[in-house]
Amino acid sequence: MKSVWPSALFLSLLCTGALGFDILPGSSLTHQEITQQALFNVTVQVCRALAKAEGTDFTFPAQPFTIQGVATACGAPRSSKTFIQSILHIIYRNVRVDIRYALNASFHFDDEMFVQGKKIIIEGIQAVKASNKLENYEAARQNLGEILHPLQDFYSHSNWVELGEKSPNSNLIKSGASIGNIAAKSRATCRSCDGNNCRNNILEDIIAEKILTSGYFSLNFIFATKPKGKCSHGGTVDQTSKIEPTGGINKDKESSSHGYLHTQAANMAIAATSELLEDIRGAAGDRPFLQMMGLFKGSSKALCFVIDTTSSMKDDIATVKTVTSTIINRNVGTANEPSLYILVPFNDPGFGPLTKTTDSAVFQNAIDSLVATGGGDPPEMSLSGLQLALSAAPLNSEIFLFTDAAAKDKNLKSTVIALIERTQSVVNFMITDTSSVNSRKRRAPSNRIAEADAQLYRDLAQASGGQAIEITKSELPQATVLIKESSNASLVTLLQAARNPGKAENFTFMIDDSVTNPTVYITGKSITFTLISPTGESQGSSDTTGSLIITSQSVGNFQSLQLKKQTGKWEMRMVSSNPYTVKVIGQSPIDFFFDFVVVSQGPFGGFDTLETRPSAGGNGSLLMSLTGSDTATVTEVTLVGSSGSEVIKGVLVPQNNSRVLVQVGKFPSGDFVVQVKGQADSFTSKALILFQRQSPTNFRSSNLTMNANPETIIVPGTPFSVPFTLTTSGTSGNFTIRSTNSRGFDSTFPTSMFLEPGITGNGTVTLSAPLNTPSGTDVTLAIEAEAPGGTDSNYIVLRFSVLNTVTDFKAPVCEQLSLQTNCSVNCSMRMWEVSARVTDGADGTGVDLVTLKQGNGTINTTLDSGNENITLVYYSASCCSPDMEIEVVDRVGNVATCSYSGRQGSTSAVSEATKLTWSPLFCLSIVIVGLHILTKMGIQ
Ligand SMILES: *[C@@H]1O[C@H](CO)[C@@H](O)[C@H](O)[C@H]1NC(C)=O
Ligand SMILES: *[C@@H]1O[C@H](CO)[C@@H](O)[C@H](O)[C@H]1NC(C)=O
Ligand SMILES: *[C@@H]1O[C@H](CO)[C@@H](O)[C@H](O)[C@H]1NC(C)=O
Ligand SMILES: *[C@@H]1O[C@H](CO)[C@@H](O)[C@H](O)[C@H]1NC(C)=O
Ligand SMILES: *[C@@H]1O[C@H](CO)[C@@H](O)[C@H](O)[C@H]1NC(C)=O
Ligand SMILES: [Ca+2]
Ligand SMILES: [Ca+2]
Ligand SMILES: [Ca+2]
Repeated sequence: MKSVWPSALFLSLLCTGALGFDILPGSSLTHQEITQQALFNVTVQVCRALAKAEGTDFTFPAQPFTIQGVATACGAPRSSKTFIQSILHIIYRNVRVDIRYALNASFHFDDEMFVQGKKIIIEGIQAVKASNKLENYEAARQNLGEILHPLQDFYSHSNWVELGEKSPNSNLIKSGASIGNIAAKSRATCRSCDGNNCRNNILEDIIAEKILTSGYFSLNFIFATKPKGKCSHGGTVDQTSKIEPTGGINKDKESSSHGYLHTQAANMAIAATSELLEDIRGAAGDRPFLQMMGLFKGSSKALCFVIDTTSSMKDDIATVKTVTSTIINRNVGTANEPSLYILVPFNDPGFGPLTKTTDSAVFQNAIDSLVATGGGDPPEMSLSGLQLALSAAPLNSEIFLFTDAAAKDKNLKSTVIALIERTQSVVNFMITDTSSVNSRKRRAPSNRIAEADAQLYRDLAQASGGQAIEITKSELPQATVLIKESSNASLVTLLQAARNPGKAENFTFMIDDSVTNPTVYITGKSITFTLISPTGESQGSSDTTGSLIITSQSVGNFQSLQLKKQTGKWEMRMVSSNPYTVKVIGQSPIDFFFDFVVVSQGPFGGFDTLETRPSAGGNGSLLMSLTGSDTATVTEVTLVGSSGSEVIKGVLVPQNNSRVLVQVGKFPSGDFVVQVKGQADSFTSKALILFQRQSPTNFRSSNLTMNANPETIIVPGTPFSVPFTLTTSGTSGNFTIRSTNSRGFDSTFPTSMFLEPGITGNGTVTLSAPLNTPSGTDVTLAIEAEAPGGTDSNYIVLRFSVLNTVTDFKAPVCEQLSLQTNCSVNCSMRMWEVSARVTDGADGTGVDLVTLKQGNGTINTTLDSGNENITLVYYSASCCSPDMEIEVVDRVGNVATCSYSGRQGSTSAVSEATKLTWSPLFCLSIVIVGLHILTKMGIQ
């Protein structure tokens, strides 16, 4: 919002005082707060409804709602990290509209852009629904955040509130419905008023005739214009408010021109946001809606396999089948049940398809159907498979890649690294029969993976904080212990480091009171070390009698040590000249996450999350949150160079909602990890927990700056342009450009660009989605730029949704066929039943879903044998449950609710649609039912 809501947000987030707005903390509501309140509100409603439907207890979380409180009430206490990440990503997208589209009036309902603003909202709703349908929740959140901004601005920037309206304009989120009479361009709407005292500046005839108008806005000191007689947005930055009629009408904050209506407008924006979310929920269903919100009954983690299916992989595939069924059988219905399963097979020359499912049976079935065949020469398309998995995996996923061969598509290395950095995913490689493993049953040397090829996998593992495990095929079952542990939702990284070449070094890590099952993973050949506990006890790697290591497993180049839990600072003295990696993990509810952000140079300040590497030269910022404890605070953040030598401490600027902005003067010159120290109240005692966590991912900064700000919706069959800019603060020369997308869509792009410091280069990637691409498909596009000589590179990773033009705007319609009820006495002895016909009209997309929302009876739905376009619904219930309600959804997400009742008396046999389904047919059926009631009551 180009307005004060966003400004308030920025102020509260970061630049206190920098913009000169005077905002009383907490007295005005920002886009951020409006969005969060509505998301909490509807999420709680959904969880309550689900609990009721599933017959479980529901306890309302305490007010004001918190992440932990709502997640717990929803039966998903271990999802607090994914819940807040989902909320924040919706909010960041909302806020970004003010940064990226500050001057695009349609996104703010300024300049009377009602038609254009509504179009953005309607298209966005369709994209959110289509994305949810294909379980592409990242894309859904992205589109949702972007359209909540104009929706909320409508209530601040238009005169809806001044017209005396007490509830949201529901037609803003309904295709084809009129949002009211919009003022003609020539119609005067305001009279002048004096800046701070603009109470009655909207003309009386506008109010009396209920005509919609909104304020004009411009930042341009010299050329600001507006049509004659029109209202302005108002405020010091808006230059149109100095033109007759002066003053403004916005309600962005309490000190705005119409600030006296701020609270009313903000509350209406919360209600309108809730209403839009209810519509999305109706189309998605309750469970999928919660998945979009990052709330899961089991673990919030995905189980993600990328598997070589060439002929040499027969044994490995058999092992994977066994491991998968063990994991699934052990975890189904438990706290560790993965929330999502992803499978990508790869071969040569082919790879894919991607299987992405929440159903363990579907996943198991896909794994069981894998057959080892083909592949030709030894190298295979492993990185193509990995790229596809990384594009589909949620943030912070752990991915396992199984292969016995080199990558044939090494050119994708930098793309894979870009995706690893952006998604902060951990990639583990299970490499069987490599030359570095002393195997009794070697394959012919020509089939073995060369050292340089193994190194590529080690590099990728290291970049992601994963392991490259090199073993014989017969050892693979032992190595899968790693997979079994990875699905634990509360897995945290305490330390992670890699040294190549190896060197003697002393590492320290903290085991705090909240950590259980501390475990060390080591990869490398002939690694010797000594562990020293907080009490000074020590145990060496060859010492089998010590008490610090409870169990130790060693397979191939991989060792796993389960440590005794002793809280305090541990030391691990590595003595090795061979390359090695060390990772210490544990289970703890306390974790963190962050995004790299930049302070916006736009007129409204604030910050924007980066889709690129942060800038090497200038200072940078990370916006960080702790999860899993309401009392946890960050005390120190350091960026640690991966060689261990460079350590850069951040300056902490606390924000609202226990977030913290970490400012760094300069990023380390090479790879770095992010280390966080903090404190929290103990869960079990009065003591304070001092904790330390670390990002598994290795990050990098770059002297190249890339920017792209494309639209987010791709229409199949229409070329889609992604213009981007590239600047360098380093050397000049020809920069190599690469572009890949996760769907293999045809694309064109410049393969090189000549750049000089300070001069911005422009390029365009054009993507073409084939005509048959289903709506809701998501596409990840990576554009990369590499400096001459390959010394520096950057990328931008963007996500788009595919949406076919929607022509079906009507919800399906229910028509009662029969109702049998005799519920007047002793309800437990009696039943009632109703049957209805659900159709979506001749030119509708068809009925997709019928869900029972209320009622304890039995529902059956079948397709009419004579006409597939008709869904028949039969419902029968005890008279003790006399009301029922079904929700019916068509294939593009239009939702209607129909309710029937077995009650006797005045309300009996009422079937009613929500406002959404007020179709003529429906009204007719209500009239018929109404007549029927009247007849029964004897009034004719
Ligand atoms: C909360 O959401 C419900 C719909 O789920 C809506 O009716 C209600 O108005 C919302 N509450 C607020 C305060 O907006
Ligand atoms: C590790 O610590 C021990 C004991 O303090 C010391 O002797 C050794 O030199 C240290 N090693 C390194 C590489 O700093
Ligand atoms: C960025 O440029 C500076 C100065 O030219 C150089 O020292 C630094 O290594 C470069 N950083 C990267 C990541 O290339
Ligand atoms: C950059 O590429 C262009 C066209 O390929 C070529 O003419 C030019 O000499 C190159 N410049 C440098 C500095 O390599
Ligand atoms: C790239 O575009 C920007 C803004 O659109 C412009 O200022 C710049 O001159 C362009 N650069 C080139 C090399 O065309
Ligand atoms: Ca092979
Ligand atoms: Ca091959
Ligand atoms: Ca329809």
